[in-house]
Amino acid sequence: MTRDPDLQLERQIERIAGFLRDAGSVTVLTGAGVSAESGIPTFRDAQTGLWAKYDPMELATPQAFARDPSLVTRWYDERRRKCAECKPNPGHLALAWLQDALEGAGKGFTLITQNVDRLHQEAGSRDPLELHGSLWVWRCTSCGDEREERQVPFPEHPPRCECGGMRRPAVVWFGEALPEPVLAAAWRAAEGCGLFMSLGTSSLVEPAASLGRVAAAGGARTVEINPRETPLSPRVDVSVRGATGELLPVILSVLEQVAP
Ligand code: BV8
Ligand code: ZN
Repeated sequence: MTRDPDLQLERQIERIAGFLRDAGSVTVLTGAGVSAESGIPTFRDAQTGLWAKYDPMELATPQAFARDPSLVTRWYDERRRKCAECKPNPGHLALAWLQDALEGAGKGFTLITQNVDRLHQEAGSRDPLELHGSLWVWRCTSCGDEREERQVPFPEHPPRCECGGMRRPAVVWFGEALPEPVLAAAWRAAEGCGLFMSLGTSSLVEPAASLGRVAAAGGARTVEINPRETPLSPRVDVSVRGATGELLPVILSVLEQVAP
Protein backbone atom coordinates (compact mmCIF):
# COMPACT_ATOMS: atom_id res chain seq x y z
CA MET A 1 0.00 0.00 0.00
CA THR A 2 1.50 3.32 -1.03
CA ARG A 3 2.36 5.85 1.69
CA ASP A 4 1.74 8.68 -0.80
CA PRO A 5 -1.70 10.06 0.19
CA ASP A 6 -2.29 11.67 -3.21
CA LEU A 7 -1.46 8.45 -5.03
CA GLN A 8 -3.64 6.51 -2.59
CA LEU A 9 -6.54 8.92 -3.21
CA GLU A 10 -6.03 8.64 -6.97
CA ARG A 11 -6.17 4.84 -6.75
CA GLN A 12 -9.31 4.98 -4.58
CA ILE A 13 -11.00 7.26 -7.10
CA GLU A 14 -10.10 4.93 -9.97
CA ARG A 15 -11.47 1.94 -8.04
CA ILE A 16 -14.76 3.73 -7.38
CA ALA A 17 -15.06 4.78 -11.03
CA GLY A 18 -14.50 1.11 -11.97
CA PHE A 19 -17.22 0.00 -9.53
CA LEU A 20 -19.61 2.54 -11.12
CA ARG A 21 -18.74 1.30 -14.62
CA ASP A 22 -19.23 -2.38 -13.72
CA ALA A 23 -22.32 -2.17 -11.48
CA GLY A 24 -25.71 -3.07 -13.00
CA SER A 25 -27.44 -0.92 -10.38
CA VAL A 26 -26.24 1.73 -7.93
CA THR A 27 -27.83 2.77 -4.62
CA VAL A 28 -26.66 5.96 -2.89
CA LEU A 29 -27.39 6.98 0.73
CA THR A 30 -26.74 10.63 1.59
CA GLY A 31 -26.56 12.43 4.93
CA ALA A 32 -26.15 15.99 6.15
CA GLY A 33 -22.50 16.08 5.00
CA VAL A 34 -23.63 16.25 1.36
CA SER A 35 -25.44 19.55 2.13
CA ALA A 36 -22.60 20.92 4.30
CA GLU A 37 -20.86 22.55 1.30
CA SER A 38 -24.13 24.34 0.49
CA GLY A 39 -23.84 26.05 3.86
CA ILE A 40 -26.37 23.93 5.77
CA PRO A 41 -24.91 22.94 9.16
CA THR A 42 -24.78 19.18 9.73
CA PHE A 43 -26.76 17.68 12.56
CA ARG A 44 -23.68 17.31 14.69
CA ASP A 45 -22.24 20.76 14.00
CA ALA A 46 -22.51 22.95 17.06
CA GLN A 47 -25.80 24.81 16.87
CA THR A 48 -25.29 28.53 16.27
CA GLY A 49 -26.63 31.62 17.97
CA LEU A 50 -30.04 31.31 19.61
CA TRP A 51 -29.94 27.55 19.17
CA ALA A 52 -26.49 27.03 20.71
CA LYS A 53 -28.10 26.06 24.01
CA TYR A 54 -30.34 23.40 22.50
CA ASP A 55 -29.42 19.85 21.49
CA PRO A 56 -31.00 18.93 18.11
CA MET A 57 -31.56 15.45 19.48
CA GLU A 58 -33.78 17.08 22.11
CA LEU A 59 -35.66 19.40 19.73
CA ALA A 60 -36.29 16.82 16.97
CA THR A 61 -38.72 14.78 19.12
CA PRO A 62 -42.50 14.53 19.58
CA GLN A 63 -41.99 15.21 23.30
CA ALA A 64 -40.30 18.57 22.59
CA PHE A 65 -43.13 19.56 20.25
CA ALA A 66 -45.78 18.55 22.81
CA ARG A 67 -43.94 20.49 25.53
CA ASP A 68 -43.23 23.64 23.51
CA PRO A 69 -44.68 23.71 19.96
CA SER A 70 -43.69 27.35 19.54
CA LEU A 71 -39.97 26.73 20.33
CA VAL A 72 -39.75 23.62 18.12
CA THR A 73 -41.51 25.23 15.13
CA ARG A 74 -39.36 28.38 15.49
CA TRP A 75 -36.27 26.13 15.32
CA TYR A 76 -37.57 24.49 12.14
CA ASP A 77 -38.55 27.86 10.69
CA GLU A 78 -34.99 29.11 11.31
CA ARG A 79 -33.66 26.02 9.47
CA ARG A 80 -36.11 26.71 6.59
CA ARG A 81 -34.84 30.29 6.39
CA LYS A 82 -31.25 28.98 6.23
CA CYS A 83 -32.15 26.38 3.60
CA ALA A 84 -33.99 28.96 1.49
CA GLU A 85 -30.66 30.85 1.14
CA CYS A 86 -28.72 27.72 0.16
CA LYS A 87 -28.21 26.19 -3.27
CA PRO A 88 -27.23 22.67 -4.37
CA ASN A 89 -23.44 22.20 -4.41
CA PRO A 90 -21.31 20.21 -6.94
CA GLY A 91 -21.93 17.06 -4.89
CA HIS A 92 -25.71 17.32 -5.38
CA LEU A 93 -25.24 18.14 -9.08
CA ALA A 94 -22.88 15.19 -9.58
CA LEU A 95 -25.50 12.80 -8.15
CA ALA A 96 -28.16 14.19 -10.50
CA TRP A 97 -25.74 13.74 -13.44
CA LEU A 98 -24.94 10.18 -12.28
CA GLN A 99 -28.63 9.25 -12.22
CA ASP A 100 -29.04 10.53 -15.81
CA ALA A 101 -25.90 8.68 -16.98
CA LEU A 102 -26.80 5.35 -15.35
CA GLU A 103 -30.49 5.38 -16.26
CA GLY A 104 -29.53 6.50 -19.77
CA ALA A 105 -27.34 3.38 -19.98
CA GLY A 106 -30.28 1.22 -18.85
CA LYS A 107 -28.81 0.71 -15.36
CA GLY A 108 -30.63 1.00 -12.03
CA PHE A 109 -30.16 4.03 -9.76
CA THR A 110 -31.75 4.80 -6.36
CA LEU A 111 -30.99 7.86 -4.24
CA ILE A 112 -31.88 7.47 -0.56
CA THR A 113 -31.49 10.57 1.57
CA GLN A 114 -31.65 11.31 5.29
CA ASN A 115 -31.66 15.02 4.48
CA VAL A 116 -34.82 17.09 4.82
CA ASP A 117 -33.65 20.12 2.77
CA ARG A 118 -34.76 18.91 -0.71
CA LEU A 119 -31.52 20.17 -2.30
CA HIS A 120 -31.27 16.86 -4.21
CA GLN A 121 -34.53 17.64 -6.01
CA GLU A 122 -33.38 21.22 -6.62
CA ALA A 123 -30.20 19.79 -8.23
CA GLY A 124 -32.28 17.63 -10.59
CA SER A 125 -32.30 14.26 -8.81
CA ARG A 126 -35.54 12.40 -9.57
CA ASP A 127 -37.62 10.44 -7.03
CA PRO A 128 -35.21 10.40 -4.08
CA LEU A 129 -36.37 8.26 -1.14
CA GLU A 130 -36.72 10.79 1.74
CA LEU A 131 -36.25 8.53 4.76
CA HIS A 132 -36.75 11.37 7.26
CA GLY A 133 -39.30 13.50 5.41
CA SER A 134 -38.95 17.16 4.43
CA LEU A 135 -38.58 20.52 6.17
CA TRP A 136 -40.81 22.03 3.47
CA VAL A 137 -43.87 19.84 4.10
CA TRP A 138 -46.03 20.62 7.13
CA ARG A 139 -48.83 18.44 8.59
CA CYS A 140 -51.80 19.49 10.70
CA THR A 141 -51.74 17.64 14.03
CA SER A 142 -55.55 17.85 14.20
CA CYS A 143 -56.96 17.01 10.75
CA GLY A 144 -53.82 15.52 9.17
CA ASP A 145 -53.84 17.91 6.19
CA GLU A 146 -50.32 17.93 4.72
CA ARG A 147 -48.95 20.48 2.25
CA GLU A 148 -45.74 22.08 1.04
CA GLU A 149 -45.17 25.45 2.74
CA ARG A 150 -42.64 27.73 1.04
CA GLN A 151 -43.50 30.97 2.91
CA VAL A 152 -40.47 31.97 5.06
CA PRO A 153 -40.76 32.86 7.92
CA PHE A 154 -44.15 31.67 9.19
CA PRO A 155 -46.37 34.48 10.56
CA GLU A 156 -46.91 32.58 13.81
CA HIS A 157 -45.38 29.64 15.71
CA PRO A 158 -46.71 27.03 15.52
CA PRO A 159 -48.24 27.73 12.10
CA ARG A 160 -51.96 26.97 12.03
CA CYS A 161 -54.18 24.93 9.71
CA GLU A 162 -57.50 26.29 8.39
CA CYS A 163 -59.15 23.90 10.87
CA GLY A 164 -57.36 25.75 13.68
CA GLY A 165 -55.02 22.82 14.39
CA MET A 166 -51.25 23.23 14.92
CA ARG A 167 -49.01 22.34 11.98
CA ARG A 168 -45.77 20.40 12.56
CA PRO A 169 -42.96 19.69 10.10
CA ALA A 170 -43.56 16.43 8.18
CA VAL A 171 -40.17 15.08 9.25
CA VAL A 172 -39.46 11.85 11.15
CA TRP A 173 -38.54 12.76 14.73
CA PHE A 174 -36.38 10.60 17.00
CA GLY A 175 -38.61 7.88 18.40
CA GLU A 176 -40.97 8.06 15.40
CA ALA A 177 -41.24 5.30 12.82
CA LEU A 178 -40.00 5.99 9.31
CA PRO A 179 -42.66 5.94 6.56
CA GLU A 180 -43.05 2.20 5.87
CA PRO A 181 -43.24 2.28 2.05
CA VAL A 182 -40.16 4.54 1.83
CA LEU A 183 -38.15 2.40 4.23
CA ALA A 184 -39.18 -0.81 2.43
CA ALA A 185 -38.13 0.67 -0.93
CA ALA A 186 -34.79 1.76 0.55
CA TRP A 187 -34.20 -1.70 2.03
CA ARG A 188 -34.91 -3.35 -1.34
CA ALA A 189 -32.65 -0.87 -3.16
CA ALA A 190 -29.81 -1.69 -0.73
CA GLU A 191 -30.35 -5.46 -0.89
CA GLY A 192 -30.48 -5.62 -4.67
CA CYS A 193 -27.78 -3.22 -5.83
CA GLY A 194 -24.36 -3.95 -7.29
CA LEU A 195 -22.79 -0.84 -5.73
CA PHE A 196 -23.79 1.00 -2.52
CA MET A 197 -22.34 4.45 -1.77
CA SER A 198 -22.64 6.01 1.71
CA LEU A 199 -22.02 9.76 1.28
CA GLY A 200 -21.72 12.42 4.00
CA THR A 201 -23.34 10.52 6.83
CA SER A 202 -22.03 9.73 10.30
CA SER A 203 -23.75 6.32 10.01
CA LEU A 204 -25.11 6.69 13.56
CA VAL A 205 -28.86 7.13 13.03
CA GLU A 206 -30.92 3.96 12.70
CA PRO A 207 -32.44 2.39 10.71
CA ALA A 208 -30.67 4.35 7.88
CA ALA A 209 -27.26 3.36 9.26
CA SER A 210 -28.06 -0.34 8.64
CA LEU A 211 -28.47 0.06 4.87
CA GLY A 212 -24.72 -0.26 4.21
CA ARG A 213 -24.64 -3.60 6.02
CA VAL A 214 -27.74 -4.75 4.14
CA ALA A 215 -26.10 -3.87 0.82
CA ALA A 216 -22.88 -5.70 1.67
CA ALA A 217 -24.89 -8.76 2.77
CA GLY A 218 -26.60 -8.65 -0.62
CA GLY A 219 -23.21 -8.88 -2.33
CA ALA A 220 -22.81 -5.22 -3.28
CA ARG A 221 -19.52 -3.40 -3.56
CA THR A 222 -19.56 -0.67 -0.89
CA VAL A 223 -18.02 2.83 -0.88
CA GLU A 224 -18.00 5.64 1.68
CA ILE A 225 -17.00 9.30 1.24
CA ASN A 226 -16.57 11.31 4.43
CA PRO A 227 -13.83 13.63 5.78
CA ARG A 228 -14.02 11.64 9.02
CA GLU A 229 -14.03 7.96 9.96
CA THR A 230 -17.46 6.46 10.78
CA PRO A 231 -18.60 3.07 12.19
CA LEU A 232 -19.12 2.00 8.56
CA SER A 233 -15.56 2.88 7.43
CA PRO A 234 -13.90 -0.43 8.38
CA ARG A 235 -16.67 -2.41 6.70
CA VAL A 236 -16.69 -0.94 3.18
CA ASP A 237 -14.54 -1.84 0.16
CA VAL A 238 -13.31 1.75 -0.28
CA SER A 239 -13.59 4.48 2.39
CA VAL A 240 -12.32 7.84 1.09
CA ARG A 241 -11.46 10.72 3.43
CA GLY A 242 -12.79 13.77 1.63
CA ALA A 243 -15.66 16.12 0.83
CA THR A 244 -18.43 14.93 -1.49
CA GLY A 245 -18.63 18.33 -3.23
CA GLU A 246 -14.99 17.93 -4.25
CA LEU A 247 -14.67 14.18 -4.81
CA LEU A 248 -17.90 13.25 -6.60
CA PRO A 249 -17.19 15.49 -9.63
CA VAL A 250 -13.65 14.02 -9.85
CA ILE A 251 -14.97 10.45 -9.69
CA LEU A 252 -17.51 11.17 -12.43
CA SER A 253 -14.89 12.76 -14.67
CA VAL A 254 -12.79 9.57 -14.34
CA LEU A 255 -15.95 7.51 -15.01
CA GLU A 256 -16.55 9.42 -18.23
CA GLN A 257 -13.03 8.45 -19.36
CA VAL A 258 -13.29 4.77 -18.38
CA ALA A 259 -16.95 4.11 -19.29
CA PRO A 260 -17.16 1.95 -22.46
C1 BV8 B 1 -36.98 4.72 14.82
C2 BV8 B 1 -35.36 14.50 10.74
C3 BV8 B 1 -38.44 3.16 15.83
C4 BV8 B 1 -35.57 15.52 11.80
C5 BV8 B 1 -33.80 12.86 11.69
C6 BV8 B 1 -30.90 1.37 17.48
C7 BV8 B 1 -29.88 1.66 18.37
C8 BV8 B 1 -29.85 2.89 19.03
C9 BV8 B 1 -30.85 3.84 18.81
C10 BV8 B 1 -31.85 3.52 17.94
C11 BV8 B 1 -31.88 2.30 17.28
N1 BV8 B 1 -32.99 2.28 16.51
C12 BV8 B 1 -33.65 3.44 16.67
C13 BV8 B 1 -32.97 4.21 17.52
C14 BV8 B 1 -33.32 5.56 17.96
C15 BV8 B 1 -32.93 6.61 16.93
C16 BV8 B 1 -31.46 6.60 16.65
O1 BV8 B 1 -31.00 6.06 15.65
N2 BV8 B 1 -30.71 7.22 17.52
C17 BV8 B 1 -29.28 7.30 17.28
C18 BV8 B 1 -28.81 8.74 17.46
C19 BV8 B 1 -28.55 6.36 18.21
N3 BV8 B 1 -33.65 6.38 15.69
C20 BV8 B 1 -34.91 6.80 15.59
O2 BV8 B 1 -35.52 7.31 16.53
C21 BV8 B 1 -35.60 6.59 14.26
N4 BV8 B 1 -36.88 6.00 14.50
O3 BV8 B 1 -36.09 3.94 14.77
O4 BV8 B 1 -38.25 4.42 15.26
C22 BV8 B 1 -39.89 2.97 15.87
C23 BV8 B 1 -40.45 1.91 15.17
C24 BV8 B 1 -41.81 1.71 15.23
C25 BV8 B 1 -42.63 2.59 15.94
C26 BV8 B 1 -42.07 3.68 16.60
C27 BV8 B 1 -40.69 3.89 16.57
C28 BV8 B 1 -35.84 7.94 13.58
C29 BV8 B 1 -34.54 8.55 13.16
C30 BV8 B 1 -34.81 9.81 12.30
C31 BV8 B 1 -34.61 11.03 13.14
N5 BV8 B 1 -34.77 12.23 12.31
N6 BV8 B 1 -34.02 13.92 10.90
C32 BV8 B 1 -34.73 16.74 11.58
O5 BV8 B 1 -33.91 16.78 10.63
O6 BV8 B 1 -34.90 17.68 12.38
S1 BV8 B 1 -32.24 12.28 11.83
C33 BV8 B 1 -31.20 13.60 11.60
O7 BV8 B 1 -29.98 13.21 12.14
C34 BV8 B 1 -30.89 13.87 10.16
O8 BV8 B 1 -31.95 13.67 9.30
C35 BV8 B 1 -29.80 12.90 9.85
O9 BV8 B 1 -30.30 11.73 9.31
C36 BV8 B 1 -29.27 12.55 11.18
C37 BV8 B 1 -27.85 12.99 11.27
O10 BV8 B 1 -27.15 12.06 10.53
P1 BV8 B 1 -26.22 12.53 9.33
O11 BV8 B 1 -27.06 12.85 8.17
O12 BV8 B 1 -25.20 11.50 9.21
O13 BV8 B 1 -25.59 13.89 9.80
P2 BV8 B 1 -24.48 14.07 10.91
O14 BV8 B 1 -24.46 15.51 11.29
O15 BV8 B 1 -24.66 13.04 11.97
O16 BV8 B 1 -23.12 13.70 10.16
C38 BV8 B 1 -22.72 14.46 9.07
C39 BV8 B 1 -21.56 13.70 8.46
O17 BV8 B 1 -21.12 14.41 7.30
C40 BV8 B 1 -20.37 13.57 9.39
O18 BV8 B 1 -19.91 12.22 9.39
C41 BV8 B 1 -19.31 14.48 8.75
O19 BV8 B 1 -18.00 13.97 8.90
C42 BV8 B 1 -19.72 14.43 7.30
N7 BV8 B 1 -19.36 15.59 6.48
C43 BV8 B 1 -19.20 16.89 6.88
N8 BV8 B 1 -18.88 17.65 5.79
C44 BV8 B 1 -18.86 16.80 4.72
C45 BV8 B 1 -19.16 15.51 5.15
N9 BV8 B 1 -19.21 14.46 4.32
C46 BV8 B 1 -18.94 14.68 3.02
N10 BV8 B 1 -18.65 15.90 2.51
C47 BV8 B 1 -18.60 16.98 3.33
N11 BV8 B 1 -18.30 18.18 2.82
ZN1 ZN C 1 -56.18 20.88 10.18
